[in-house]
Amino acid sequence: MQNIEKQKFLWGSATAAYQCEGAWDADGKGLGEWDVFSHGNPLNINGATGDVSCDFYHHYKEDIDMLKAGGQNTYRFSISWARILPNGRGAVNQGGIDFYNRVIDYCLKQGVEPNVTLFHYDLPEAIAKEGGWENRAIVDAFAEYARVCFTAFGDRVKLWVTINEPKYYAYCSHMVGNYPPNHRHDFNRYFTTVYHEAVASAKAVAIYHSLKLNGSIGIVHDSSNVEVAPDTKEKERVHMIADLFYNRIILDTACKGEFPGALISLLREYGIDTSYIKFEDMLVFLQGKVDFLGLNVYNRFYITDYSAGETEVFHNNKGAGSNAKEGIRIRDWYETAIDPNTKRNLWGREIYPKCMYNTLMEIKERYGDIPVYITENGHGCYEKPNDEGYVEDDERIEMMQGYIDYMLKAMEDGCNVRGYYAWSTMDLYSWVNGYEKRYGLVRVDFDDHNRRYPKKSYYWFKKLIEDYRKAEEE
Ligand code: BGP
Repeated sequence: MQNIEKQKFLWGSATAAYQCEGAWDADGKGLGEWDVFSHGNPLNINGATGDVSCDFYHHYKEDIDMLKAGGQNTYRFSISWARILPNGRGAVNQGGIDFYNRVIDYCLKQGVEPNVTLFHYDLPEAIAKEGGWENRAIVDAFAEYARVCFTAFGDRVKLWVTINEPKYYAYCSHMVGNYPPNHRHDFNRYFTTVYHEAVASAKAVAIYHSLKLNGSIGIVHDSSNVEVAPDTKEKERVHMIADLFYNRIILDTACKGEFPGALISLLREYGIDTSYIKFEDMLVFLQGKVDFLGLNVYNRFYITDYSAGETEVFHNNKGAGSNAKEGIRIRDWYETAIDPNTKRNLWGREIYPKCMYNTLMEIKERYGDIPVYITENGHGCYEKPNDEGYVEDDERIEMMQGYIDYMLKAMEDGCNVRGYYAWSTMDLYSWVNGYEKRYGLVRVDFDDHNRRYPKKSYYWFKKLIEDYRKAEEE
């Protein structure tokens, strides 16, 4: 493991391959599941694709330059599996290796630490056709892909992430049904997927450690600390189930190397298939403990007793075009509680900065001093530039400042936080939300050659970093 102890705090921003690269069929890249979905699936309700997006593939230097000029010393991005292995396994595409070499080398030239995620939702179509994460065969395919990346880039990349948000990805793919392969309310597929992601991640961690590349490797969890509404009758039970479902399934496995036994009993009682859980995997988990944890912090899970009705998920990819509030009802387990005092974004998700503090304190209490990176935090909104193309995104600044203040407070209270990444470096494709929901510190004019314009938040972030560094030196 790299000596992260000696590192300075990392301040940077993040993107993901499918959301920003474009060049969807360039230089030998294979077809991805999202290419297929975005090109023809009626569930792609906003009709947007990642074919071009903000064209990071050709603008990477400009983006890294801008990031550096903004005082950021780290950049989190992901590798497209299908760019490296067009068929998911087997032949390696040199065009893909060359592209990421260019990006990594340019980061290092600019003094920007690359933080590289192997899988951020974008499955090669060849693997998807075999059943994707539901099919156990993916575990070895992922291990092969991870090894190719470690071998090609591990001499220079010292911060690795196996999988981005295994739980949220599985949730959207099999519970909400808005991400491919678009299954709804399918607990069997949901848990099979999360389980195989956990095994694949642990295998990749063990491979990384065996290669002794002098870096560190973690997993990124969509942080979702569970809070139970005060008038809940069965507080402990509801909390225990939701916490297993949202957090411990990923975190106990990755941080302690233990798959939570309580979850297995719970699933069986509920009639959910557990036949994919193999005894021999318990050793894989033990041998694949992460060096650090990445947390994407957006919201908490605020819940209460189950009231009535069938299992249902509530999701909003239409933004202002819908009043839906994000949440879930799981028959006999629990359901989302609505807190009228907490603000929501236009996509119906709570804006609750204190969850940053709560989640970090919970991690410390459960997993001790494990190093943590806030691998994503940001605010999605509609935006209008002025005549000069400048966006005054005060709402984003206010919201992110709130989360960062709580992160700093958690650090004062002993949490081992090592870095913070704003989501996102520049405007990009927001999955099924399309392009209107913007997150960037830098605006992209998608109608004018993808020109970049730093927003007010870019300068705010720059100043925040400078002030932090000054204080660090004193
Ligand atoms: C995280 C994902 C990112 C990003 C972000 C915002 O869950 O890791 O890929 O998209 O959320 O979500 P969305 O774009 O759906 O608003």
